[in-house]
Amino acid sequence: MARLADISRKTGETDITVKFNLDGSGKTDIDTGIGFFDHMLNSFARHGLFDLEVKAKGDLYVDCHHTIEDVGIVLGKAIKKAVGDKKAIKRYGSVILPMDDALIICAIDLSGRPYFNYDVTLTADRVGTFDTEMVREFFYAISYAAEMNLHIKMLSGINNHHIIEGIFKAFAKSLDEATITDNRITDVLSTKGSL
Ligand SMILES: [Mn+2]
Repeated sequence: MARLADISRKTGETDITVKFNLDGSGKTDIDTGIGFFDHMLNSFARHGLFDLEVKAKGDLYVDCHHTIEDVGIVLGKAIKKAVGDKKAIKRYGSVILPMDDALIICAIDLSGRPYFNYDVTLTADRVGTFDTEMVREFFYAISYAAEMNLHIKMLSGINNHHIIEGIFKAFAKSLDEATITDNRITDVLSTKGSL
């Protein structure tokens, strides 16, 4: 069965459509109006080997907050829908990902329970028109909407572009690993029988 999702969400602040294919090849079509955020979503899809389309029209005349947070909500819902019944998937995924000066740990559990732990120090207020404090808001929204445990920890890093891009790539690699199927797992990987 295809592991896909196509989700739209419209509010007074944003109008967002996300198309997500968990078993893609890294194809993207992304336009959020925030250049650095587009770059990050492209990195996420490319390194997770997901196909991802994101069309977001947000109230950027205010700032980038609503647009980034709401893309997180919609992408999180798309991840949850595409993962589906979780039969035979590895469930856990983690990586220690280097990107030049940056070294990032990311670990996820597709447990059906949201939990978010974020231990990252960014020293610049923004990269391009992207407010760096929105990294936390974005991944918080993902963890709750996708109902996953998500831990992100920065072990080292100097350059804010590298640190943030390392986080998006590490999340991609972790999600890719957690959603790989293993033919030794005949049902869901839980003693409770459901996730
Ligand atoms: Mn870059």
